[in-house]
Amino acid sequence: MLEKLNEIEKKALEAMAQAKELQELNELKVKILGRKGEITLMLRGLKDLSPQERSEFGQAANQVKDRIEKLVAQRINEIKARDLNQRLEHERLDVTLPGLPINRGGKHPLTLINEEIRDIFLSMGFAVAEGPEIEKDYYNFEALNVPKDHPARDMQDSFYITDEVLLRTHTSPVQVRTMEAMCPHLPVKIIVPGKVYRKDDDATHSPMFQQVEGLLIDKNITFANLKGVLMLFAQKIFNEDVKVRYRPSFFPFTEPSVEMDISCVSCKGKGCRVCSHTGWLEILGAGMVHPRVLQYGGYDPEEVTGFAFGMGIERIAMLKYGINDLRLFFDNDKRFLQQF
Ligand code: 2NL
Repeated sequence: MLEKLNEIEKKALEAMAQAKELQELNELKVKILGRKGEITLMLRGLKDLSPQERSEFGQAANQVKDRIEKLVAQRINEIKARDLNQRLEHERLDVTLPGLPINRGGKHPLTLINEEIRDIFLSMGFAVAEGPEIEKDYYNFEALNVPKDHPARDMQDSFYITDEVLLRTHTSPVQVRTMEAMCPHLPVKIIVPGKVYRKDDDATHSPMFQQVEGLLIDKNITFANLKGVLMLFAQKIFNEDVKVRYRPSFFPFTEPSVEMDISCVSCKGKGCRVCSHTGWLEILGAGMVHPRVLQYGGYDPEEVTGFAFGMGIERIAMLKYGINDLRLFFDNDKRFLQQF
């Protein structure tokens, strides 16, 4: 039996010395030392031997196993080192290959609309004014002639921080602040873009949305000036042959007040689903500044008049780009954003 063991060892060591690939070595290891390997099978035959022989042979077999295992480990290291050296010899880093393209960011559709609106009014001589999003009740409501019992003042409709401080529900407070700061200078000719907050949340209302408001105060400003400026705006942001119409409306801070509609951008006024088959789309509210609001701003309503307007820019963007769900603006899905 010892002879047979020596024979197995001799063959195994030879075969392993010759093996060139990792796979060959692993197969050899299984063939000799595995559960059904040659040495394992021999050790099973031990039960037929005398205790003396069993111990002698067992020891010898274990020593053979050790030697074979050591050699396997050594050969594996050798082959791995050989493979690595080969790769290092043949693989070269080609620094002249063009790099992977970098994904460049782009502007959000609401930013694009904001810039377009701003540029139109800048071209008509308006300046841009900005102000705080956390605002005093005084500027957000009181100075805009919104009475204490007006529903917009309810906790249900606005985000109050204290009794006197809230997230602004429109950008109008910035216009009041600007009047205060500029009075008695004329004209006051500003637009106010910015985020506003209301307790609304559904497919067409978000608790945060963006507005652009505008204000023009000077001597002899009339409703004709309002119509001229807003019609030019509509034609520039949609297209030259868009039609506009005004419907009577109500805001506490303007008198008289109107809503401005444009002929439907989708069906050109024929009537379709976008315009609920009316041929018209409401795009902004406007009016002549209420005399009391002029007074809050420091101006004398006997001497000056003005007009003001406000629009939600998500709505303008939806109409202009044909977007049907407001929430797409806030989901940050690149498949949506990459289209602009
Ligand atoms: C709308 C309508 C409007 C104003 C905003 C305003 C501001 C001052 C004085 C008078 Cl300081 N008016 N702003 C006027 C009319 C309408 O907004 O539908 N906004 C989304």
